[in-house]
Amino acid sequence: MLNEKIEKALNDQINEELYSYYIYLSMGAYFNAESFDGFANWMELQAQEEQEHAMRLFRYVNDRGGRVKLQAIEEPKTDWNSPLDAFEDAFDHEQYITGKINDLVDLAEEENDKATLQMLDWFIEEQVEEEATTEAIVDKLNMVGSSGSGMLALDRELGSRQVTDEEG
Ligand code: OFO
Repeated sequence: MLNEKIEKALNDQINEELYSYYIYLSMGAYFNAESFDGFANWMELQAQEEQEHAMRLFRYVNDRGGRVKLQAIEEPKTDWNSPLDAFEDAFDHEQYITGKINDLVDLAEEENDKATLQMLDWFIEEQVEEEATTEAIVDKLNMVGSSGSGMLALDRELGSRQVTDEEG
C-alpha cells in the first residue's frame, strides 16, 4: 500500500510526464508548421515516450493499491524562434524533470519505500539518456548555425528516428 505522501507525489509526476507529452507534441506541431518534417517526427516520437513514462507511473500506483488522480495539464507554449530555441527548451525541460525525479527519490528514502525507490531507478537512468540526447541535438544545432544545408541534413537525421523496444 502506498502512503499518502508518495501517492500524491507520484500523481504529480504523472502530470509532469503528461505535460512533457504535451510540450513535445506542441514542438512537433511547430516543426510541422515550419516544414521541418524530420524534427517533427523526432518530437512526435519523444511525445509518445513521455506518454509511456506517465503510464509506467499510472500502472505502478495502481499495482501498489494507490489511486491515480489525473490533474489538469498546463497549456504548453506553441511557438519558438528557431529549432535551436525549441531544443534548448527541451534540454532545459529534461533537466527540470531530472530534478523532479531526484525529489521523488529523496521522498521515497525519507518514507523508507523500497519498492518506489526500485521503480524510480528506471527513471534515473532514463533521465541520463533524455538529457544527453537533447543536449547533443542542441550542440549539433549550434554547430550547424545558419547553414541551410546543415539544417536539412540534421532534419533528415532526426527524421530517421524510429520507435525502438528500449524506448518508453
Ligand atoms: Fe519523461 O522524460 Fe522527458 O520529460
